[in-house]
Amino acid sequence: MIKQAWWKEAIVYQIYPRSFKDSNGDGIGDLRGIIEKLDYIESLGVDAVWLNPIFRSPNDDGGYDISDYYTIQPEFGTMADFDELLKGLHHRKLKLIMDLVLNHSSDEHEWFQKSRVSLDNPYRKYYFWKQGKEGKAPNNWPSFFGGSAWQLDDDSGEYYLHLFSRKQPDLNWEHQPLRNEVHQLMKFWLDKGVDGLRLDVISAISKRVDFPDTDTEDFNETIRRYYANGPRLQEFISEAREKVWNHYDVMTVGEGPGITPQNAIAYLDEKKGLNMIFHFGHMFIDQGPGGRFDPIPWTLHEFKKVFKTWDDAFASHGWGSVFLGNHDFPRMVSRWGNDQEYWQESSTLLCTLLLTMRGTPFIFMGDEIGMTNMVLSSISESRDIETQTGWQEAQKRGLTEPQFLKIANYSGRDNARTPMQWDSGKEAGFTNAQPWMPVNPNYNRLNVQLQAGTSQSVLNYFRALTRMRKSHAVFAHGTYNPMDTRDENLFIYFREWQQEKMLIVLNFCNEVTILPKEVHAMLAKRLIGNYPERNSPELRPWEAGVYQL
Ligand code: ISL
Ligand code: CA
Repeated sequence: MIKQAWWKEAIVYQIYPRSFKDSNGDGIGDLRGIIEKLDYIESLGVDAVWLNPIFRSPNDDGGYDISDYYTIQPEFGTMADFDELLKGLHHRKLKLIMDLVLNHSSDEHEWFQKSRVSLDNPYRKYYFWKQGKEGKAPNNWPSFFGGSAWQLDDDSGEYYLHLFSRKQPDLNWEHQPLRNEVHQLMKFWLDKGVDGLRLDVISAISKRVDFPDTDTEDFNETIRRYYANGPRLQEFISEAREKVWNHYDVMTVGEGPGITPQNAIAYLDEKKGLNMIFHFGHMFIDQGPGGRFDPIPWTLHEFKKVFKTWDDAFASHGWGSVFLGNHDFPRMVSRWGNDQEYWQESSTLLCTLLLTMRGTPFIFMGDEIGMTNMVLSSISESRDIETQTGWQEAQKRGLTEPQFLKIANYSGRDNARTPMQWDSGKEAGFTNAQPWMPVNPNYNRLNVQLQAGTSQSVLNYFRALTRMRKSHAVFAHGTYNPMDTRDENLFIYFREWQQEKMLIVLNFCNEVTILPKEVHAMLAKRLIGNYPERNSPELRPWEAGVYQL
């Protein structure tokens, strides 16, 4: 019997360990803190946990700069803590997906320390080293984190490539001994019983290694054409599949700026590819050519179009993820909903979308209680290198701090990294010390404890949604057919599989919207909704409903 792909039916809960729960009073979330909360995680009705990186790291980029792939970040705990956490998850039939960062390492990794020593040591080719041109960087590639993607290393007089921060030198996957090292470290974690791997920036492990200048100012275009989707990408992925993943019952999900509906299928070959990818189509619709700190207005029309385009891409094979927020983006209710007068309604509407869409839903910790963006009152409060370097770039463009803060408070990653809000006690029950990042001041009216005891809370609505999704296979396996309403406020779609047919109705705005007559006629049996049920063609602001046809 072909093992059903568990990951197609799973609901995944993403935990950013640094901000989830501090168990030892140092203000930093840790593995024992997650162990303390296993019953809570189980109570959500999810099936798997994705942990952001937990390996030793100098924390230049929130752990995405790994200095030892075989050691747990000391602030997070020990390998014994990891083993206990994995056992605790498996005991509750929960799977663990780990986050492996393999496009780059930390510059404090021993590979890089050895690589930089001389021009001809065996580690030199683990990274990309190049002579400068006329005393400048080898080409004009910009880093994700501002400035050039090349750093001059005085010792050897050559530049090294770092698409992200200068403390994140890119690993050279063209070099077989490096790939062998990567295969070894994957096996180490899979031998421990890890169920899935999230492969960070996997789209860039093969890049344009002839390193031509980029000919566009559009950063996302530069990623697509120069950093990602290089000529040997499928080769590197299928080699890892053949040498490692095929020998384990493991799910692989690739994260990849630059993955498009056109090239996504190439990543997901049944025999030689990944199981799933995260795509960013919807996550870039409010970004102008300058990327994250160049926000532009978005429309529901575009938002719906992205979901349709990607669903078409995976209509017959391949598989996608569905997410509306994570550690790299602002809180979903603040970005796509209304975190003021319609905070509850828009939080529950967005959860409804997440859990009725086609594809594996990934819910970011705190979105199940509707956590919102947090306002930074000065750049010094930011803990994110992307915001800090973004500010340096903004100053070159003549922006004042208040002007840049307004942008960062809309689109910055700090928004997603404030501590989880457990209760209305000190520091929201996250820590009894000074937290590494300030707690959102709204914690005393927005927290797990308050919502656990309120039947109509976002938390209990989320739990009802996961129960509903698990009891109707149509949500995991069914087709997705959006209804193209002329109305800019309505997002309506059908899900259908075998004898089951569902209609999902979302009113994505602050106004009352009248349903088309033919839709109102179908609203017979409501499975779940975020307003008291009534029979009316009028949808209330941010009203969501799931109907069985
Ligand atoms: O933030 C983004 C663009 O402004 C995203 O495109 C993100 O940088 C990109 O998708 C890669 O993200 C991943 O790798 C980064 C790390 O900073 C992110 O946290 C991680 O999700 C470098 O490892
Ligand atoms: Ca701690």
